[in-house]
Amino acid sequence: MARITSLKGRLLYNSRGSKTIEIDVITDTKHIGRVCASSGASVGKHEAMSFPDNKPEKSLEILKTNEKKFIGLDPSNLKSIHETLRTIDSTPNYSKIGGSVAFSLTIASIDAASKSEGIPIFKLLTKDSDLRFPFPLGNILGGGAHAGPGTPDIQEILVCATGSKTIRDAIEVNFAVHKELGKILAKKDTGFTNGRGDEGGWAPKLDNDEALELSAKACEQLGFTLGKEVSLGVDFASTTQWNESRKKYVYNRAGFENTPEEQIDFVSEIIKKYKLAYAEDAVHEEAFDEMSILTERFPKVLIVGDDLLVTNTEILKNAVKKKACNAAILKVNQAGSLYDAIEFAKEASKNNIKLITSHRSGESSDSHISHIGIATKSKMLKIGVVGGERIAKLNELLRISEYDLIRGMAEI
Ligand code: 2PG
Ligand code: MG
Repeated sequence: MARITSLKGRLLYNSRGSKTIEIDVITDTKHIGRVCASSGASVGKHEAMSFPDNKPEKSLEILKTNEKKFIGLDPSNLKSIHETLRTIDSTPNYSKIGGSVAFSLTIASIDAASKSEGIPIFKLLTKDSDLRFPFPLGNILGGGAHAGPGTPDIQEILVCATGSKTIRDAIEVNFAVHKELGKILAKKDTGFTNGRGDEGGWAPKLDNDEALELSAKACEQLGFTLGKEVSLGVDFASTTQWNESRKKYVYNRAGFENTPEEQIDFVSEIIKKYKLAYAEDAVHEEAFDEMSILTERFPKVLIVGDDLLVTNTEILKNAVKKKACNAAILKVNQAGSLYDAIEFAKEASKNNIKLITSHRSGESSDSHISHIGIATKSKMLKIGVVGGERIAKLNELLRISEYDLIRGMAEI
């Protein structure tokens, strides 16, 4: 069994060019586990705080001061790494050391253990041998907090090859739809410059309806039937539109407002019209009751909590009590450590809440979440379609397929 001999933190940059940190976990077997932290643009109120006072440098300083506490630990023992971290920062949201340290250090430890033991990360994270590939879910058209003025208010229109039988086919279908949509957009708007949002989805000057309409057209033009071979999903990221003082969803770009009741109708119409398989954060992050209405109304659609749950086990328990969702986003850096995120996954599975492991809009070129998605038995893996930092995760799925340890695609 390997032992940690040192840690090294450094200041780097994410896919948005914003400062972030990377941590190396070095073992006595001379292996390095390495993870660079990601970060969100639409951030939930109760997420782990990325850095104390927004200063990555401060996180690195605290890590350096406390490095000795981790020396001698077994990097595969996630619990002991997590508990040691908790002796340094016991705040619920890692506000002292920064959630990015919790994220990078715990995943880098498992990365180091995987390299020293010669066992893939997904196998180290679960004893379950009945593993499947989650369906890649990718952003084909971006708006909201991920793209500039003129784009839709809706943050993400997503594609998922729900009829694919292999991981390679599922990835290729997503590429095809993204590409076809690009052609449609270029035809529709001669001023379209192939501009893309933070996650690689096209960022055209369109309103919500047109964006959805053209996304559906891209699937249909390729011969796919929506809801069969291919399905669309939407991350409404509704907290971005929610105006707390006016108690309304304000769609600035499209120029309308929804009361909470109107928002439910607005979302319901979209789900029905485009046969969505997936609807994320259809209402704002504290609207558990409205989420329950949608969950009851659409039992066959993944009604997904992201900002609603922020990968927090206690919030999930409350959501389960209220039947506020049937699916949950798992973002390790919302929770903080990988240990926290795995606890969340266990609670979700226990309550039949389907998991979707997800990237952040500001990413690194790491690919550990592809393993985390498999190990947590996620139904989908929200990792984008194009862009180097997105492709890194998709390519890792293809490498994993060479092990012959995964039995086909997940059952959604
Ligand atoms: C989301 C994510 C990822 P961000 O809202 O689901 O798509 O975006 O990382 O900006 O929170
Ligand atoms: Mg989201």
